[in-house]
Amino acid sequence: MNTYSTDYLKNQIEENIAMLHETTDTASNQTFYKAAAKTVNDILIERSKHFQAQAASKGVKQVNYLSMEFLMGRSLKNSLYNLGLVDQFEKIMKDYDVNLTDLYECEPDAGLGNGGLGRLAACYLDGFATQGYNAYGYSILYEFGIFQQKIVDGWQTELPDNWLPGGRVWLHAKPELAVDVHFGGYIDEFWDNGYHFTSHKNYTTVKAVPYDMYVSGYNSPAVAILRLWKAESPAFDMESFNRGDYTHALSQSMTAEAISKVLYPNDNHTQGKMLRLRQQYFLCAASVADITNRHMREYGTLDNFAEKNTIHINDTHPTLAIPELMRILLDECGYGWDHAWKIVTKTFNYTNHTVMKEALEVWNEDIFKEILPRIYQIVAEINRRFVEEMNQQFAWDTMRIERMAIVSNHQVRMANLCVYTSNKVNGVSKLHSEIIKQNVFHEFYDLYPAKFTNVTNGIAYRRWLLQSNPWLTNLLKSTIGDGFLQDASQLKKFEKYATDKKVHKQLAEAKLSAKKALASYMKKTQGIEMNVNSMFDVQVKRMHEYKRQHLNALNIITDYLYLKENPNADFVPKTYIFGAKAAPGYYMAKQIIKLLCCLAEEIKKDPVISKKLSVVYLENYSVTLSEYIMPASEVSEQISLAGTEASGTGNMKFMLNGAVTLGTMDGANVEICERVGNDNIVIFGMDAEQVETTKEMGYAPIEYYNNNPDIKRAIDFIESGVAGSTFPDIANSLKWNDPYMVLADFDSYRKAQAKISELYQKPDVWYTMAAMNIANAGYFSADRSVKDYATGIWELE
Ligand code: 26W
Repeated sequence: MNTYSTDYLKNQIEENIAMLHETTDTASNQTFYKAAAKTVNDILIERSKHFQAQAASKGVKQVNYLSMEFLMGRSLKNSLYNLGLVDQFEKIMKDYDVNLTDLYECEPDAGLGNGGLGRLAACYLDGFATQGYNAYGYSILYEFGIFQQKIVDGWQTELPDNWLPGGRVWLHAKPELAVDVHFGGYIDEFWDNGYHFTSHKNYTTVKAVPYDMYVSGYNSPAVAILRLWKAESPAFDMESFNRGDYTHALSQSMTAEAISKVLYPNDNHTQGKMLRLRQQYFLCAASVADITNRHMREYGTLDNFAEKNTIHINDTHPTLAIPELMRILLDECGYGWDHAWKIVTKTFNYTNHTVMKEALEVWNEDIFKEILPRIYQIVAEINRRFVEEMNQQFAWDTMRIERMAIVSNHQVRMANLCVYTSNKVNGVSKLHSEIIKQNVFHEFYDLYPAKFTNVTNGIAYRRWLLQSNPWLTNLLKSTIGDGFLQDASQLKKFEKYATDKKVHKQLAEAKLSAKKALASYMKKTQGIEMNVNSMFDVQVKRMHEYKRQHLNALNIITDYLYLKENPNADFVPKTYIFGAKAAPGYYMAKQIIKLLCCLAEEIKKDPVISKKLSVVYLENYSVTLSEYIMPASEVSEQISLAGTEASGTGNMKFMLNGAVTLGTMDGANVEICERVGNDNIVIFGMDAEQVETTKEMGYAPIEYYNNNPDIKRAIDFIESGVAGSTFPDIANSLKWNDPYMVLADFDSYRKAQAKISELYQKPDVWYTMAAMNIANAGYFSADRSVKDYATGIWELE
């Protein structure tokens, strides 16, 4: 596919090294990394120009994916792979006596996201480009991404993620496309010649400067653009400064720059902070200006805007794009309300990513009005019309209208605005999309059933299989050929080998190689020793009570206490691996991290038991770390309370690498189960319906504590002390409240764990399961997901 000669590439790299004032003899790996990255980025820029020109000449509809988060990880390896340049770069670097893999390690993760939602957005950019769609991602150029987690004495501490020194090479500034965003001030309204006018006065201007990041498709001419907005003060306030008012001049520019300073590290929990609202409007206003400007340049009118553009709202965080597009149509282009509303309702679509009540975004009406006076007026008018419409149908049901209202009770409700306005609303797995219809938005569903649909999540599978797991990739190539490199559905061909003993042996070898690679990486980077001859049982994801890392902990404790009494018992040697960041203000999550670290320490102290059982807590779980972990995993812990995890995407990365899912009937686990069949997954616990009925009957966790001796022992243990620390808050929460029903599922989880041990001891059975998981992972490719969006939601050709 590529047309770059090795000589050309080498020449480019050397020029780039010279630009850094070095020579190939003196350059460090850092310099080689930057020079290589610049070379690749220049290629991407060139290809992107080409692709854009073609898309424009054909007048294809543009996808605009707005998201407060894009958790991109590293780019060099992925870009080289997708461009088909790995072999050439390896050879070139070898000539300089440089190892390409070492250069990959020089790159910091672009951690512009918290977890699932942000990583999904990044995977979809890969999918858009690979499938050849004309797509832009829009987000904020956070100077600091998700914090770096350091575990100090078992406690999480947060360090700033200063990623730009190494990450800047991937950014292409476009100052000529900068736009102004207005905050605060007041609205002057007046009538002229029978027409109503508004004018925004006394506002503060923040300049939004775009920096583009390019994502190449695999074996495709298309390049997706991630446009990241940096906030700047428009011009230093010279007037104030000259008057001697330094503080005013300085504080203006600092307030502006604060907007793109740092990513909010909350996952599934809103705080209602003013700066966050400013960030959201900043992203929305800059992006909508950019999209409409481009459209105007091409077509000279916004009449056909919705035919040529779709704007996707990734969770409610970019909701303000809706009133912002209304504002542009009304105030800047002179459209009447009805015409503007028609365009807007055809343009937007919205994905919901969580059912957690704490994540539902609502803004205090006064704050909203103060920061965004014109946007407030427009939202209030959308609400007025909506309520009027409702009154015609449900005048008798004022409570219902109140619940569905967009502005009510001194709050602006973002989700209601999204659902009311959007053409389509989707959940991210079959189960989740049902829950949305029946629960979260059921009153909207009654009214607009045709709006609601599902797109099951998918992953950029090449990153976690072809680029991260060479051992398994080679085995797959040698059995099913290389069609799966382009088309994940071809993994299905591997089913034919599922019971092949020779293949089982090869699977075992591939897994061991990946485990050794993870172990040596952990030794090198975190000083952790891992026993590669034990089973790797892994739970990596954000730390949250609903994900139930503490259920996992209770099981480990039960095993530990059992082994203390029966040191010679038969036991499949296991390493329980955890990795998770907690939101800095989430007390319980931080307690659970400490508990897991103490548990690791306590077990490690016992020379006999630690041969059979160990716990490791990996620091700073990130995209890059996941690329080492997924290939090495054997058991995938997906143990959220049924009905709480919208989809999960880690579960897909694990199965792709041949790990067996130990999970509840939650999120996409349900569809994984459907695809691999009951024999190739270990399911436990209540399903979503049983959870509902158990709650209705009145759940009393203390009864489980009193009646199940294992539960009692485990909880008493954490209360009395683990490696010198006690955890009364976790214990009391479990006994008296247990919001995520850990104790109700404990017994069933124990049995499922026992079943895993039993299966693991029969290699024939185990590797058949592993093979069936690999063979059926193809459906969960981002390529498939984006095609579902394209046809089912965006109406692309
Ligand atoms: C405003 C605070 C906040 C921040 C992030 C609220 C909500 C979020 C996200 C929606 C949380 C999130 O990442 N959700 C995850 O989205 C994934 C991709 O669809 C799903 O696979 C996960 O199940 C879901 O938890």
